[in-house]
Amino acid sequence: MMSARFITLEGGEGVGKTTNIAYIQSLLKSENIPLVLTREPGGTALAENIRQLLLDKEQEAIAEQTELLMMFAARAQHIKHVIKPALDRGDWVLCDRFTDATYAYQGGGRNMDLSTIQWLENFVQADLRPDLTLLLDAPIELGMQRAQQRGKLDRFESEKMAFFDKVRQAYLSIAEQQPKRVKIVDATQSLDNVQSQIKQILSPFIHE
Ligand code: T5A
Repeated sequence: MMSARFITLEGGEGVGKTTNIAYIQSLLKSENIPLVLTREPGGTALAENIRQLLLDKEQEAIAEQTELLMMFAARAQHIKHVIKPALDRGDWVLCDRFTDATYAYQGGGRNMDLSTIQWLENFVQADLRPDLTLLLDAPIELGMQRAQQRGKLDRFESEKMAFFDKVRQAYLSIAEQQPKRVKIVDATQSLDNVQSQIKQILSPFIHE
């Protein structure tokens, strides 16, 4: 039996993470790999409540520190009740966003101290890190255009372009620093092409 693996999908707004999850699921299913699909912020009832608060732009302004702590509060709950139990059972876990998003959005976008994020990462996750991360990358204008087509923008999607530029640069710098774990997918391409890039990355990983 293949050992449990933790795969995450990352990228800016509207790059196609949610769209490609079903494709990755079908690839893994065809290899008879038991899979848990989940997302962040969210993944448990409590963490989904935190997600709603984080994305709602109609409430009081959320302080940066509050936002960062809410991300990790949701993550702690998610790891304890979903991710760890799944990996312990031998299931694979596919998660739409994880801690790289915190480095990119709170670290890059909001300029928060990276060593504080790292401290929280160690505190909440101990030694849990993704085995593979697919970073869907596209110019921010394209991602925002796709996100806008879907309708009303949430609290993050309503940020200024400069914010998303910093998010994208932070993601690319993580990929540069950790090339073995983080693989870049060119998300500007057609969906077929994006999926064939994903397959090329996943196939050797599955049979490793
Ligand atoms: N956040 C999250 C933090 O700040 N810190 C953290 O630690 C974490 C975990 C979560 C928000 O929280 C922030 C980041 C986020 O702002 P989210 O819903 O997970 O929100 O993230 P979003 O980026 O908002 O998710 P989206 O659903 O907007 O983007 P996706 O999933 O990347 O895009 P998707 O798949 O919905 O596609 C968008 C549109 O494009 C089309 C799709 O059909 C869809 O209409 N599309 C394509 N069209 C043409 N060609 C392609 N290749 C296409 N791929 C997709």
